[in-house]
Amino acid sequence: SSVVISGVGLWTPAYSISNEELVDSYNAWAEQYNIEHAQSIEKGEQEAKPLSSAAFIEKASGIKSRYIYAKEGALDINRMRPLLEVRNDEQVSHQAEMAIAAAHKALEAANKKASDIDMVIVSCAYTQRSYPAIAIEVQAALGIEGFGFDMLVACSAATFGLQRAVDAVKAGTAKGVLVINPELTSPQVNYMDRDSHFIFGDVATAVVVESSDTCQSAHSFEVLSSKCITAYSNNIRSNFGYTTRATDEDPYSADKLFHQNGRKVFKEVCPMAAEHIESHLQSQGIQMAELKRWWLHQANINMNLLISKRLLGRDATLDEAPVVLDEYANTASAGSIIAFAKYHEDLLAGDIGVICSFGAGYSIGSLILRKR
Ligand code: CO8
Repeated sequence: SSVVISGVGLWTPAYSISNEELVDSYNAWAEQYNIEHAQSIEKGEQEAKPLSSAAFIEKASGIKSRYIYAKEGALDINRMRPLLEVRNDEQVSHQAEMAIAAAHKALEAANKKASDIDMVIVSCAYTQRSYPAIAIEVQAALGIEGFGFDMLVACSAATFGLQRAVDAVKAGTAKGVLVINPELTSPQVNYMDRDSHFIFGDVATAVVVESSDTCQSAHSFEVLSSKCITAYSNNIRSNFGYTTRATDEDPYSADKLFHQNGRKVFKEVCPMAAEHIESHLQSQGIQMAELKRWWLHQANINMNLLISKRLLGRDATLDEAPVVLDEYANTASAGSIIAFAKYHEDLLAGDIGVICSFGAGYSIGSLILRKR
């Protein structure tokens, strides 16, 4: 028997923000800021806030729009962050709600019930609290017996979580695993930063991993191999954390939100990801030309084109390397799983594809899949 991915679920928030809406809001905020700080800008004590542009965003990133869990507040120039309703301890938490919705869809796709699952991994870029784990809240809501835990690996949380799931099924630790990625990124986006205000969107994805012996799915994929690697870098960072209270720092300062050196990330991560995919395939004796589909991390269209060009010697077609970031933007770890969720049913038995994530850490994770 082998370990298979037997179902995938995609939950998309009800609200979206187009580049134009986002830029209108940011520019109105920047103009107001510049008027309010005109004197100190004039004296050279601080710089004027530069304006953003929808055309720049689409050209530099490929992003046209992004989904958001709670739209209210994010575009309000007197707030510039989403407004989340406060929930008490008896109510389902925001992130668990997203996770549960995606999990239901993955279970349905895999043709599984809660009793078929005995391990729940919630793996994403942030969890809204440290304990009790979001995974345990989700486990209880779905009526799953067994165990669950949360994992944080930024953009590679999904692939790293899937590797844990595959290993657990292989080892007999679990019979069925739900790996869920509730990416609630919007509370960490700095909507007052022109360089990064456009990058992220909210979404939740979920995947069922089990043994081929129990699989009853119409579309399942054997996991031939998985490979994860990390290399420390400060080029993508958020200093937000529970120790902020004790250091007396401003919990809302820009360094407590997502920030990056985007150019450096681009230059350093593209060759790392290309080399990672190449060596992973080589280790399994698979030729590049055999790859039918690349479900790549969705951070930036130019990054994906560069990576595939390095490996293929030409641009990958949309059929080979589907793009979802025009609609979803960067959704941290969920991007490659959204691409997988939307573009896998057309593959034929024996077709090979690779899921690959790359991002903060740095972290890179890949799984080589073969359609059954
Ligand atoms: N509008 C107009 N002009 C702009 C804007 C804007 N919005 N933003 C920047 N500019 C300007 C710049 O200031 C610059 O001006 P100048 O030349 O005068 O300095 C000029 O446009 C060109 O800027 P860049 O060189 O920065 O433009 P790039 O073509 O490099 O594009 C990108 C910028 C899109 C950021 C690009 O570098 C990129 O995508 N890099 C890769 C980054 C990446 O993939 N990061 C991954 C982060 S995600 C991750 O790891 C997960 C983290 C956890 C989730 C966090 C959730 C909140």
